[in-house]
Amino acid sequence: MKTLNVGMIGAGFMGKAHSLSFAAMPMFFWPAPAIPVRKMVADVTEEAAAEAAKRLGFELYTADWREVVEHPDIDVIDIVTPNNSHAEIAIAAAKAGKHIICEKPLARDAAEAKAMLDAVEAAGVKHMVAFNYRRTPAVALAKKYIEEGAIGEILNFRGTYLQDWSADPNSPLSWRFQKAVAGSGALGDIGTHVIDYARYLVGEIDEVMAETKTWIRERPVQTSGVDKLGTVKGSANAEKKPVDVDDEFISLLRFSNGAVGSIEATRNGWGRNNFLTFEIHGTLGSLYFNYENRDELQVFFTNDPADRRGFRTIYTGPAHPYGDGLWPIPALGIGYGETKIIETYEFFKAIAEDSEVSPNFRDGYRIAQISDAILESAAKQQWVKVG
Ligand code: SOE
Repeated sequence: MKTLNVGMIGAGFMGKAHSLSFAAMPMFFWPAPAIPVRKMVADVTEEAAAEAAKRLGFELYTADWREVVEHPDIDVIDIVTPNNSHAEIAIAAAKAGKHIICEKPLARDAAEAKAMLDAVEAAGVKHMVAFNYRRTPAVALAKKYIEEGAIGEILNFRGTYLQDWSADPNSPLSWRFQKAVAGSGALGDIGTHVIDYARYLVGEIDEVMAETKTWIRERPVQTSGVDKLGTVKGSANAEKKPVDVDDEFISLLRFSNGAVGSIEATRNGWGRNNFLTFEIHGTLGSLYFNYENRDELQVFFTNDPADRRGFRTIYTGPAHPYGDGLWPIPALGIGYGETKIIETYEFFKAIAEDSEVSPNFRDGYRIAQISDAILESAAKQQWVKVG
């Protein structure tokens, strides 16, 4: 069986999720399209990299990401670093002929994303952006219903992504609150997952009309290098620096196929943890999904008899997308890890079979264009055409 050596750059929360998926993918999807081998990991210092190699099961380690990209034995580069380094690493990896999986958002803005897309297309390598939530079986099932025409013509998409880890003004100023590193705030970090849902399920987005807000305008400077996503509080007396990205955005959408929609995202919504939802209305029915109940898809069909109509809940299991690779009984439960395992399966399949995979850098570029349009629309207070 084919093996592919992975070089992973970065070793934080996403490094953990991706490493788990490299180890576990063949256990779930057997025969595996190709076996991922955790070959080399890079982190910011030798010490951190050595520790990451032990913790995450990599054979080799380095403090210099270029060593990973240039290593002749590496087939796949996995980018799990903050957003400001995605472009430089991806472009170097493409030039070295490596296949690339990159965490979302692909880049800080559309110009950067375009340079990355051009590089991978020129190199002829496989490329993927890690919008893992579309791999949730219930979401793939929603896609199947839509493709089969079960809810008719789509009229409306309503998507939200609500979290609360940044609602405390004392949660530190990590890179996620700095435009120079992140590109944008809630928009790039979590809003792009909903944009991915909207495009995956409904179609292309042509125009947006948005509002953005930065509620907490300064935060305590982060003292540790590690991003704890709000779980470590800065002291109220610590030195504070400005936040220059959005805490929240709301956008109306116009799709190419005539559907309309809305997306909102915030990391300051107390009580909401990973409240990633969509509701889709069609001419023949509706679909509703909330990642906090990720095994369930709620469906409503107008062709049910009038006295039986109502939303019903489908618990995903072996009969549903990716079901034969997962667990044998519906509602045993899938989690974040499984979405990443499926993502790795799709990427390694595309490499092994030399086929297209989605969402790829072209999707990542379009999502960056939509994100840029949302920021422009909020600044100009008017509808903006994407691209
Ligand atoms: C923080 O908001 C974060 O870790 C995002 O960056 C991820 O994409 C999301 O899946 C979970 O929350």
